[in-house]
Amino acid sequence: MNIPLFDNRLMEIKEKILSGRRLDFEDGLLLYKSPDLIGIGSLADYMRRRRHGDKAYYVYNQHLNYTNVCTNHCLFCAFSRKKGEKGAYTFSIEDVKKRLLERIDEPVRELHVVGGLNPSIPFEFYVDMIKTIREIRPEATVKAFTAVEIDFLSKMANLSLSETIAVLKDVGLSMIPGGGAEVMSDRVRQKLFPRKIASTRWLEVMEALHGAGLTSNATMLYGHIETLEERVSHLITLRELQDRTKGFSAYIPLAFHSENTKLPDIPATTAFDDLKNIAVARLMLDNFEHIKAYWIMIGEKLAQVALSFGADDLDGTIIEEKITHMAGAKSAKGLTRSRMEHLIGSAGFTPVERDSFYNPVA
Ligand code: V47
Ligand code: SF4
Repeated sequence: MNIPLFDNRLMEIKEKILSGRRLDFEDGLLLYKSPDLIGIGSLADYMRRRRHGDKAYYVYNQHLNYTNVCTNHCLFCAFSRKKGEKGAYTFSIEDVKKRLLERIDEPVRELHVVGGLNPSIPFEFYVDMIKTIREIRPEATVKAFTAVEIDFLSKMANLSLSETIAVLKDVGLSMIPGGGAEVMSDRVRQKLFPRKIASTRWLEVMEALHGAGLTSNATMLYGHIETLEERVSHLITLRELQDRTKGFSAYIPLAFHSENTKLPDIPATTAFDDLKNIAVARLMLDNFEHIKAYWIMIGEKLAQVALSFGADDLDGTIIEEKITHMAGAKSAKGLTRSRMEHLIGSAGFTPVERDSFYNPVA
């Protein structure tokens, strides 16, 4: 396989990849440090095409952020508000219904539902919210609540983790989004999100969810104060859990946006780093089927390019995104199906509209 590399230090990594051997921590670090983006991108593209050929996926989805009230106060978050603060909001079940009915004529396949940790919301609300979505949108998947919210819900409900998961699953929860782990490093956690559950708990919740038959995604928030070593270690920790549970579906690197956060001086991530994070993930996460380029965070044009750097999925049409836009994202709030298909098709890939489990939809 002729994959030209200008950084000769990558030769051993290339051989490992071509012979199907797993990359280790030092390999991951070298991939992050090397300036050979095109070489690394080509290796990632090789791996991507082996799994998915020229298919590139997207889903017709809708986001529902049911509350922005949160007690965690993560320094990188522009979305959350304290209770009673200007701009704080919490949906009622009627609000949830209204949002769903507003889009009822559109072929939404997935509801992506996340919110802050709001102690004023009773556990029954979460159950009712899932039931309401299932009633109004029986054909759509409910992808809801990060591992951080699941942990919080179990405390609010005074139930064990497995009991909480069982109740939610019973009413129709079938997938969990990947947020909340940020970067699995105690150092970064102490500095940026000390009130959020530790990585050990995030992993425990994910393992319990996978054990109960729910799939989930995984993310990494990059481009703030994390080191390259912490990024690699995060990827290897995810890979190890995936070896055990096989419950992760997609990995999504999330580019930090600093506007309106407590970290306003951190510069925006670069295209180089955004593509590098996609490519390194494809190479390190050899047991993850899907790597998403989340266009909301890196822009639709770079996300399109990311399809040639290891990504096979552009997430979704979305319609209305809040978390990144409140932190200054300049991307659109939603994309039409035809724009999505044009982005994919004009990059030389075949667009596949999928459901939450990557089954093609007609
Ligand atoms: O956990 C918060 C991140 C996450 C900012 O699973 C920020 O399919 C950038 O997890 N700049 C939530 N990122 C989003 C998320 C997600 C998104 C798309 C698809 C999926 C999926 C999951 O957003 C949080 C946090 O890591 N975040 N603030 C910010 N200022
Ligand atoms: Fe709350 Fe999530 Fe924002 Fe942290 S990132 S403050 S947990 S909403």
